[in-house]
Amino acid sequence: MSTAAISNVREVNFDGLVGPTHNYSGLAVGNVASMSHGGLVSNPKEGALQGLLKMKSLMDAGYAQGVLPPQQRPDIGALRDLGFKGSHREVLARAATEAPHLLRAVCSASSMWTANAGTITPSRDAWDSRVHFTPANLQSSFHRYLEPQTTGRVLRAIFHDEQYFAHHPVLPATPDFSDEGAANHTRLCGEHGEPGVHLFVYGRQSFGGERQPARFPARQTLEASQAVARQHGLTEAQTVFAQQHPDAIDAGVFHNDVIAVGNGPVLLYHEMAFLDEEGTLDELRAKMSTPLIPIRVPLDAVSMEDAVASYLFNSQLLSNPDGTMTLVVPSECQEREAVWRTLQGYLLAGNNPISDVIVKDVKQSMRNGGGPACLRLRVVLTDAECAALTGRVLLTDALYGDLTAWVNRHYRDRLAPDDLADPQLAEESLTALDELTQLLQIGSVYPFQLR
Ligand code: SUG
Repeated sequence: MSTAAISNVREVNFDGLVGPTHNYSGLAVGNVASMSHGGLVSNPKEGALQGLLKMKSLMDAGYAQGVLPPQQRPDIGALRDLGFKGSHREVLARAATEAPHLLRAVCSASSMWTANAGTITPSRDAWDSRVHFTPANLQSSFHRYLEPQTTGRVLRAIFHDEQYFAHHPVLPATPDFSDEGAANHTRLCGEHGEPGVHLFVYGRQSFGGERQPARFPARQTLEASQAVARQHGLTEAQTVFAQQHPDAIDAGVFHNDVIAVGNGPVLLYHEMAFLDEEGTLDELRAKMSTPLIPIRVPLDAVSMEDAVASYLFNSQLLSNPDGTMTLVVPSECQEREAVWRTLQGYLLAGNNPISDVIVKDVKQSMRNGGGPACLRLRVVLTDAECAALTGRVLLTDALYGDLTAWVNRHYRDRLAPDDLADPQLAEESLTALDELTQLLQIGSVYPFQLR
């Protein structure tokens, strides 16, 4: 392949905007941060601004940055489906008194973690040279099960041109096909424009299979990963399916991106990431057309507790034009001595492409178990595909300015779980989102806009 063909391809990280109802309700089972911070007062404005600042600093450093809108919350339609009747205000009031846990679920701002929005296959790897998308069904929790329909509409609105983009249906939302999207999918390749091998990591096998976690649920099934690969037309030679270590899930690693991150030929992973570590690496080596660069962090350097609390592996690993890579880590990594030591002494000083570290404060998201890598959906795009995007979704200084002003105009700086019953919050949220779709020029994507 010629250099020209490679250089017109880049990875765009589409970060999810933190929504106006961002709160701590402890909804996510198996997610230690979410479970331990339930009941705290959140600051949606700070969360959204932290996210925007991460996007802006990566854009300023020369990385292509996109943005995806949050979802309509509270999801009053979901409450109506569950039998709550009356006006908006009555539905909210009834849910607040009769089933506060349901109200909390329909207010979650969890769509900010766009690594779970879906799975993407770049056109370079697709049989029809189009970019393929499957929204994740997120069926393992009620608050996230509410996301895929709007996610599908948003992805179709932005990646609209059928010449370049192909959209697949959400997998059946049953435990057999439990799918959490790109958080369990890593594309390994040379440069981004070269052919890739797709590493799908699953927590359990639904039809058959032996090892399963004992304490926390496995959120991704082998059957879901296989179905996505099938939808996208990926062949056996392009795919590796590896089981996540069940003990890691039980220690709070609810997605593979909490314990491993890959970019280009580099796979940075913790010793406890895969059930069959050697078999996984061997298969990747056999299928990749470029040498794999595995960087293994042993358990005696970083304990599972440190890995989960610091989110060292939930970093973004980004390619630089000179062939080096930059690791974008959450500031919690600085707070754990063993993690910081490993980062400086082992990862940065080691014989590997990682040449520098950017530390980002995304604490509002981290308290719900979402680090820098959770907040972004990676989409590898050619120049032509970038030019075919609909809307104003690639970050520029002007868009950053507009979005920060929008957040400052509409967001609260304090939200306790009890505030979710406030009908005023619902109104504020819809007003903000309506304005956002105009600002991003993506048309009508929310249920309240489609009625
Ligand atoms: O699904 N937290 C999310 C965090 C997702 C992180 N994503 C990746 N690892 N890619 C989850 O567990 C907490 C929401 C709440 O409690 O309101 C939550 O859903």
